[in-house]
Amino acid sequence: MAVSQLAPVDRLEAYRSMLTVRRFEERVLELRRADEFAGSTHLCAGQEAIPVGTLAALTPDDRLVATYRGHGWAIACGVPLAALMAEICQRATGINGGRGGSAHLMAPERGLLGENSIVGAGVPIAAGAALAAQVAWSGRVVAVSIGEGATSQGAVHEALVFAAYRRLPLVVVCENNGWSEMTPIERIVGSADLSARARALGIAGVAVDGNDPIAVREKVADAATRARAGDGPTFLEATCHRLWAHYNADTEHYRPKADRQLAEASDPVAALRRRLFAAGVSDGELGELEDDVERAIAAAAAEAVAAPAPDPATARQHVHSPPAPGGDTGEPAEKRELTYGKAVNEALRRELAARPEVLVYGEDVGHAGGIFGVTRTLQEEFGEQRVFDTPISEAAILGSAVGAALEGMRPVVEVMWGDFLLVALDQLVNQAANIRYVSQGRHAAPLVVRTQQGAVPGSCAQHSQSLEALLAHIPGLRIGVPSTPQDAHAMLRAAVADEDPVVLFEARALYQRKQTVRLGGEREGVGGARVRREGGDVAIVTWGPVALAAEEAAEALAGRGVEATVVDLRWLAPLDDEAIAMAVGRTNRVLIAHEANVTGGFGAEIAARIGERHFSDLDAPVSRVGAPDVRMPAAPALQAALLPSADSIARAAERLALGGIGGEG
Ligand SMILES: Cc1ncc(C[n+]2csc(CCOP(=O)(O)OP(=O)(O)O)c2C)c(N)n1
Repeated sequence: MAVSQLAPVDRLEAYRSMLTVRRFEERVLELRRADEFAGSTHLCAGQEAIPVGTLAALTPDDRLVATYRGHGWAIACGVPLAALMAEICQRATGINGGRGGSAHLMAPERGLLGENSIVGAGVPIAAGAALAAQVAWSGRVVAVSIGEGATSQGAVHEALVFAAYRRLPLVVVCENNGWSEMTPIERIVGSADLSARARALGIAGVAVDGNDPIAVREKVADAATRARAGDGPTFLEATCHRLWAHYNADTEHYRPKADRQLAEASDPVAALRRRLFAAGVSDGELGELEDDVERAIAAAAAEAVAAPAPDPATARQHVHSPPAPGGDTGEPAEKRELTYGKAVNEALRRELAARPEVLVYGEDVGHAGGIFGVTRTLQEEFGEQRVFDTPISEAAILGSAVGAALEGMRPVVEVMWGDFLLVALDQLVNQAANIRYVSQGRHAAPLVVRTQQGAVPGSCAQHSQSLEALLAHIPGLRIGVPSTPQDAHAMLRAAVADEDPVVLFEARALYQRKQTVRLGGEREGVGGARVRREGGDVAIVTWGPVALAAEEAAEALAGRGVEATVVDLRWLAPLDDEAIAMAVGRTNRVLIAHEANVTGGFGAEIAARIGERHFSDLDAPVSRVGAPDVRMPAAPALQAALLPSADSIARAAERLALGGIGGEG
């Protein structure tokens, strides 16, 4: 982090830094009023002492995660003013090429892992960066800024619990300006003693005057010392005032005049100037410094405004890296009879052995070896630093994986049940998936999420869903759905080698299924369907456990004189369009079979693609078999009435092959 240029070694330097932030924010407001950029911006006037004081206490190698009110933090991190202003003005020369804008800028090369416009979401990410620092013994500290409103977010609570338990080198700086957007904090919490919340979780909770950069610097320095000594995180509540509105267009109709006047009277930039003057710094000296700052801001603004808008031809770039190619594992090739669960275990073991940056964690994953035994013995073999249990905190699991991945780790985290992803989707959808795009391909979050899904007899609506379409909808994620022990093993190894976030939906129903699995030797790349069976009358395109039912159906159909091609897609993102084209070309009749509900299931996407690309080749409309749009009941008799089976697939495929319309949902 190139913070040190702005580090206030004394009050004069602090004044320069804080004034830089203030003048910068004033200029941003002017540029917005002049329509030099679109959208809203959250300015930090009145809060300048907190980023300036915090960064002054950290070293160039430390890290920071900021909120959307983050311009001051970016300046304190040493992000060049012109590139920062250009980003806010959504220009090509912005630090993120106009992809992040005011509220979502990132500059990891400067130690700024990112702003976050999802309230509180940065804390789990910062905890992950701190985890990476701890595992690598780097001595690095990670600071994260949040507002006081964010302390009520579940993700913040989860991250604090996680950080306390792992004793992570994390400093949470809470900028308590009293306003959670338009509502005073006292009106929306039972107790506004925010650092007491942290103390209750086993975290040092400290309060500081957020108007005084030197006091902030000292408290952060203490916290950083504790963190580097292995004494864990600190929650620092820095009280301050929001000098301006919540965002540029906010008229503050809700704010009492007296509160505004109090903020003006407490203006930390003006107060510091008065102190400096009283301490003997002359008006002339201060004026010179102020002119310097003025010139720097004017130059940055002029450069930003003169910069071109981003080239529309680049809008689709940097969503993904090229999928991980195959290659040699460097391990001797062998074959072993393994269950699906053991095949996953073996992939994890080999990746842990091959790559020191791989971490494996999740609920019950370490000591107990997972509720399905998939991670059994890994902790004994690789130690508690690399294979460990987490609190029941899915947002902390996924968010820390994002932060750790950004910092060079390869977290392979387990979310016990696919249904539980829903309580923490933010970290995958709003966070992990964005990083490559916003950073224009310079950074990414190459993490792997393993989860399992699907209905089995007795599983209820909250433990049965097939949610792959939900995540396959998100650009920036890769989605795999392995159906065999071989694929469960090989696709996981491919996922760990990939440079993008990957979610693998394993099939709980198949964990005990055995197969001879090829281990070592050649590593598969990410992507690519598998043709499980070839036949010219009808094609069944499928994935996950339904692929097995489809093979069974094809076998039964062969006995009735109907030859079916069965394509197991394996990966929904990237999608193997060529395999789908092959299936259409070969049969002109396609049935899509999946366990998820039919409406909005991934089959709808495949049907649409076939319609768009191969319409004239079709002899019949594309048909779908899936669960009807019904919640999943626990009773096996009811489940059987809903779930696709070899029988229902065979019936639908036969109808299609014989010239009818095949689907049944
Ligand atoms: C998860 C989430 N919920 C709500 C919002 C809308 N929102 C944006 S800023 C904000 C207020 C946050 O207040 P605080 O954390 O105190 O930070 P401050 O704005 O004072 O810096 C809200 C509710 C959001 N961006 N993200």
